[in-house]
Amino acid sequence: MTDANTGKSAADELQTTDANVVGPTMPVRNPVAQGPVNPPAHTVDGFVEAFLRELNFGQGVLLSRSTVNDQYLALARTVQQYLVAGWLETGARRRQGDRKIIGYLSAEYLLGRQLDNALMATTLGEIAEEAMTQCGLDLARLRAQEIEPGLGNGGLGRLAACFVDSLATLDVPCIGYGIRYEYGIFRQTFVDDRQAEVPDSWLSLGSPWEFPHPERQVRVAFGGRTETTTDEQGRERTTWIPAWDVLGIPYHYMVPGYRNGSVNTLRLWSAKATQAFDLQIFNSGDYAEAVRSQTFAENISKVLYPEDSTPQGKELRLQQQYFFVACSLHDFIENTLPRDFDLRRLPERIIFQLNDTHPVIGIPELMRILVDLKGFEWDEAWDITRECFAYTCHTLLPEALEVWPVELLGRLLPRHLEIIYRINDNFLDEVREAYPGDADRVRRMSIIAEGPQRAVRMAYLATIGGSRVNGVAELQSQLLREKVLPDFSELWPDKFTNITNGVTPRRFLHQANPLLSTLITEAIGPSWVTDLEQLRGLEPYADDAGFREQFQAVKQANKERLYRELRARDGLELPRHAMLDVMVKRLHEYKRQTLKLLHIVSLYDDLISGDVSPADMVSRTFVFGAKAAPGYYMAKEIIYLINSVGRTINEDKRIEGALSVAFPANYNVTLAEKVVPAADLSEQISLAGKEASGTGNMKFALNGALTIGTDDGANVEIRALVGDDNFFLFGLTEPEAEQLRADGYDPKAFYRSDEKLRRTLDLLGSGIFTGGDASASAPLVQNLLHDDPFMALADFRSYLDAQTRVDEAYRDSDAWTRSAILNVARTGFFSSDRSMRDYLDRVWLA
Ligand code: NBG
Repeated sequence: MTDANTGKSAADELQTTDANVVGPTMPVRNPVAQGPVNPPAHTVDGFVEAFLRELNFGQGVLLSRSTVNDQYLALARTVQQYLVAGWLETGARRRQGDRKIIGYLSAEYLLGRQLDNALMATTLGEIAEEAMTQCGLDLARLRAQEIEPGLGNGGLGRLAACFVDSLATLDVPCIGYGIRYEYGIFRQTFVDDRQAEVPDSWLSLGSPWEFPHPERQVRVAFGGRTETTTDEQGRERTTWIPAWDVLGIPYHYMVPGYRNGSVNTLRLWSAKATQAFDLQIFNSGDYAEAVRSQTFAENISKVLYPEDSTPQGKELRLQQQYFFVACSLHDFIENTLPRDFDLRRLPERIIFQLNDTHPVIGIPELMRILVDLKGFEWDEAWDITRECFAYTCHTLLPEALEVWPVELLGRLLPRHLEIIYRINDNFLDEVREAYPGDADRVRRMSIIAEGPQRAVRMAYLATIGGSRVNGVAELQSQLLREKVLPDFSELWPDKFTNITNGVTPRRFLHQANPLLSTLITEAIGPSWVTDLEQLRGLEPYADDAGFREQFQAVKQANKERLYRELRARDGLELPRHAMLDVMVKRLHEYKRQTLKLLHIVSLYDDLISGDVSPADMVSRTFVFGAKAAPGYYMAKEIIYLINSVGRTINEDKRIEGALSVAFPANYNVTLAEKVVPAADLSEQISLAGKEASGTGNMKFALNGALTIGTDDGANVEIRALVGDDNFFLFGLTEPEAEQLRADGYDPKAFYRSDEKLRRTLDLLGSGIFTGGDASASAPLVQNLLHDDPFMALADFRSYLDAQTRVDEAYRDSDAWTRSAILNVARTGFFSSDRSMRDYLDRVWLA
């Protein structure tokens, strides 16, 4: 094992680095042993044979005595056999070449189910289906057995999963680095309409998709102090003398490209104690104390922080961040590069992409490796380091930008803090030179924020220490330059760029929507799956009545598939023919689920007041999916009220089923794959200037839902592409919202001046939804009336008007379908393949 802290290998420990790979120790005489063995035959018989081998020899059971879990595990391992040869071959090819590798550093990967993806990538779907049938098994049931690895919160983690998919499909060398959380995002349940969280024990039934490599463990140090001495050449040398350490064990996952034989690696780190337990203490009888340090160390990768767009300034979180970044940098430098590699050329071989600020501690870590361990001069190390990192910023909320108290960072990573100070000193000298006499600017741009508590601004460190900074949609990139990092973009205008997010068309169109996928392929051929701009070829079909009919039939079938799923999964009964109006995303005030709720309550008010009869209303089924961070009080109140309103409406016979609300618990990637293809209307209604991009918005448009949305995030680009006629725009623009705030926003004024709003809010607050208890809705209602930080009341009228336009449009089902087809045809831009090409052009190979 080598030590990430000292770089020295301990002779008495396991031999672990790639440089220590031994291979055969005598001549290889059997030709089969020369290369990877062939995968099983790509036939039903070949598959059956391999499956039974896995079941018998891998699981140790007979088919006749097997459980569903045995069958699933054997099936997963069988499908893997077809992928592994490509994986080994890709690895060998990558090692021979000297192409630059993308080191994608992300604290989250929201992967979704692996079996489905592997079947798709290997073209094994039909073979596996038939093979299982011949064994008397139902493939769908086995697929459903898989618990998805929920190693992320929402958009940011899912984006990382889409990106690694696209890189493999483009055959670009990439290693995805992250954390193998033992518990991913919590499983959400509802108890009395309120969210309750249950741990997500996704590993409990086995994890066939991972390849653990304990022999490649890396030691990561924490705490302690530093010591500076002068060496024989008179140079200052700093040594870090840490106080404690943990081991990082890599688990490898295959990331298959789409039917191109190329398979990249996702390397997730799991923390393990350096010493399992203290035998002396154990022998003395204090068992709990004997394993205390083990528990402490292993907590590092125990559980994902369920925070989304709000940072958790907790010590354990910083430990997680440094842990996976230190493991990853060490892994790349010591195990992936050739042994004698000249580190001055490091930027030719690697670019570490920082997925938000979570991995930014990698910048001082690389400086430490180069200066302290490899003996580089500071300036040279700094030039190398800056070329090796690039930073993506995923937010516009100032409170979501991570800062670490100096005290905490110094306690946990004393050497890194020193390095950060030095980076800052040098940088501020540069600022003083560029802007003589501008002390205020120097203070503004310092990595160290002075008050109220001295803290390290990680976004600044990333901007200074990286070669490029990008936002994730045009509008956000512009606001990033103008509002979040204005001084930096003034100093280095060329450093900033935009790369609009994308989603993988494989999982979110081809796999999730097989009926639409087939229809598209019949119309324009199959290559759109890896070249999504080809969807443009569908445009003429929007005017083809026969095609529209087929398209409608697909949508209806997808709705029914969703309703079957929701009946089985959540016991929900939903009407077959209603507009499916969907809002799925994390619960956050800025995303404004409340505005959606106000719309629903206003329609309900129309009905029960007799203003509109149920027969005259366009019937709608509202689907919500949303987890709230467990500590986010207001978000949880909103969940409670959505459930309360939903139940009241669903049970009210007077409205004759004109409205219904479904809020299935535990929205995740697996459920998204059923919800997205079924939707008619996609709700993207954040306050302008708050949603960095959104990626759900892209998935819905690609699957033929029309968007009702504000001018925010990637909505702006969706609207520009699909055209104003095929998008329902409403609400304040970002400058208008800013102006309104500057003028002193008063939600009460809107309440007073709009009768419909008044009735709606009064109804929501009346207690009729909460068992007669008006106080139960007060936290939200009062917040809206007195504060309304995201201006739901200001946008209410405009939203209602837009929803009226939606109703009108929906009544003309032919015209609606035409718009839906145009949405599909015109949103090929939002493929993550395109995003990856943009990163290659503008960041990684720029
Ligand atoms: C989220 C944004 C979304 C965006 C995703 C992916 C964070 C910090 N940011 O708007 O809120 O689509 O990132 O870029 O989770």
